[in-house]
Amino acid sequence: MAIKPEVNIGLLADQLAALALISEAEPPQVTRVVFSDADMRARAYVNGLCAEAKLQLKVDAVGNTFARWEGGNAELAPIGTGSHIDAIPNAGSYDGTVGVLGGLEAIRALQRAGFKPKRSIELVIFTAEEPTRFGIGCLGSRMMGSVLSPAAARALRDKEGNGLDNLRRHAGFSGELETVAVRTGRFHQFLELHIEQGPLLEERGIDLGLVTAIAAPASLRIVVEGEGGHAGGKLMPGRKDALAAAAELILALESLARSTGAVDTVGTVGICEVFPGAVNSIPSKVRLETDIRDTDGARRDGVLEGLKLACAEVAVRRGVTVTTELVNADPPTLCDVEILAALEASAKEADRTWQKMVARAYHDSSFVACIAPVAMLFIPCRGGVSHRPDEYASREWIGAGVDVLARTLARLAG
Ligand code: HGY
Ligand code: MN
Ligand code: MN
Repeated sequence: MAIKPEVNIGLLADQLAALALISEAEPPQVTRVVFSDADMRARAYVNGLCAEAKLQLKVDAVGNTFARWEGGNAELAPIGTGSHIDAIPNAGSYDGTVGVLGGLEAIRALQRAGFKPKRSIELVIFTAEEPTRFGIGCLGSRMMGSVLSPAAARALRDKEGNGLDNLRRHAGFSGELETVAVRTGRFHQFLELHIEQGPLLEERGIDLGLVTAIAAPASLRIVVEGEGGHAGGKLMPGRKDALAAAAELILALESLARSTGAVDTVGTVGICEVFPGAVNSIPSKVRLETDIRDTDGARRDGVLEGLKLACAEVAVRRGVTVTTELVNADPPTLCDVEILAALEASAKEADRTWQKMVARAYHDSSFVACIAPVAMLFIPCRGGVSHRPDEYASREWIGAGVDVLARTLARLAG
């Protein structure tokens, strides 16, 4: 018999609003960088809600949090759902949080409906999905999936030079980093609810996106070193201006991403750090952090290689030194057909419109996929806007997503 979960969208909307106020920035901006005071307060808030729902809480050595609803057969691997609550600076209220608080409300709705799961259902709050502090995204889920080794994690530093190991211990997460990796089969299946972070669903008036693949993210760090000097005294001939050289590389990335012939290829330079950064001083050193993605791994790698060639060419022509470091280059993720079939059945049962689509942002599901079958469920977000304070998802959209998430969790855990 189909479960008819009653989603309490008023309660969920209030909790999303309360979480959004836990920020290092003035509302409506949300800034919640991993291990910051706001992150710790947000974790405490969400953990409190999980405890109220009588979920058993466990936290690993890097802060990944597991809130478990015990199923009838403890022998069976659990069904996982969840996302992240950390946020980049000047972000919005829904990226990640819809999957965490929405996942919690899906569990509460099933509890209220008297559903008894055979497989336990675990809500997971992943540490540091955003790359803000350590330069690499999905830190917690990468470590769970053994994509980031404990040694590589220990080598991570933030801008102030603080090491991950010290910061996580200072935040109260103890235990060895070697214990974060989980074996294949730790979850039977994993399903993440998330805003689309793109315009498609809203434009087409479709309630839900069933994600079939998650784009392949890569990040290349580029450091350009030239010669500094007085902006007035040093004449143009013979200058080795690091920022002028970097500017050529920024444009090279844009041109490479535009010319693959595929709309799925994207290239961005989100960080450009200039030294010494004085208006009357010729830049001697520039750090660029680049973000290159595509649903096709080989096409993405073609852009990466093209950018490295551009670095070598600019270095010779301008007489500067250009060094590159590959921060990450992950494969695209294929979502599980069985979970997608369960999502489809649930959407039909709930009388919701849906379409299959790819995820252009990356997500923790990309790395949970290393240890379990995954899929994602998207809801629309207004204008496709995300990573901005005006990011918005309506109660109707969120309610539909949580309703179908709950029904699907019941199917998978049934
Ligand atoms: O950048 C991303 O795709 C994700 O929002 N961290
Ligand atoms: Mn994000
Ligand atoms: Mn996200």
